[in-house]
Amino acid sequence: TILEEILEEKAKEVAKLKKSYDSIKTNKLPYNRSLYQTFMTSDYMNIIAEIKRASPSKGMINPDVIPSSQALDYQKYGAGAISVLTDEPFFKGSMEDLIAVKKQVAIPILNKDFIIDEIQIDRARDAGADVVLLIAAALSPERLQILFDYATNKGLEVLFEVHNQAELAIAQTIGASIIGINNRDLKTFQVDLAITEQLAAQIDTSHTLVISESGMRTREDVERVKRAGVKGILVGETMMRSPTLDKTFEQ
Ligand code: IGP
Repeated sequence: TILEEILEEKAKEVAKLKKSYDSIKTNKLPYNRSLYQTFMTSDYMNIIAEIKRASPSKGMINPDVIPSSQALDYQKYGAGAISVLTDEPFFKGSMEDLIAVKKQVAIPILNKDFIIDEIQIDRARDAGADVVLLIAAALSPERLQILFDYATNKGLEVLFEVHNQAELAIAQTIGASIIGINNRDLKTFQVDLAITEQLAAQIDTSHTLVISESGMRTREDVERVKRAGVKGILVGETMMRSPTLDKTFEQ
């Protein structure tokens, strides 16, 4: 599957990173903006707007995007947080994108990548990320717990991504307080908002921040997941393709 392919590439990237990371001088930017607090304390639907140049399912989405100015627009039009895809081979992103975005805006920044190793968490923190993504489908429950604890101990928040019942159970065992329900199956690319409806119904949304991720295009889509009880949505493609971001946010 594509997920397996991505994870194979990640293993190579991590091996390289382990050899060279110490020599990289990164700016230690502050990383204490809380996604949980920001989203849980507001009554309206919050948006995590994503910087996504390309994806394996859609190919090039917005090759000319300048991450820092896109991020500034996201913030201006009301995004509650920004997600930066830093995977290079499949999503055409980079850590430089994240650093540039962090310098430009004051809202929480999510490092969106396929994290399989502690060193990627160190790197995320050094780059100024406030939140890292852990994907339940990518790792064993044991590794997920270890990486979750590692990130949390470093003061980072974790967006724990699930797509089915079994993965939700793992998120709950681990004690994730921010759960992302991915409407897209990372193995087939199939998108179905009913996934959010099914899984959100089983989460105590008064204590857990639930984010619906992927495949949202219209106001109706947002209203649908809102009815399911989620407090936030993560939107990539629709934002990246919008020529009139102010109107897209208004929607
Ligand atoms: C955004 P969309 O359909 O709005 O572009 O989706 C986001 O949910 C998606 O990029 C995503 C993702 C991921 C990407 C969700 N989980 C894991 C890479 C890895």
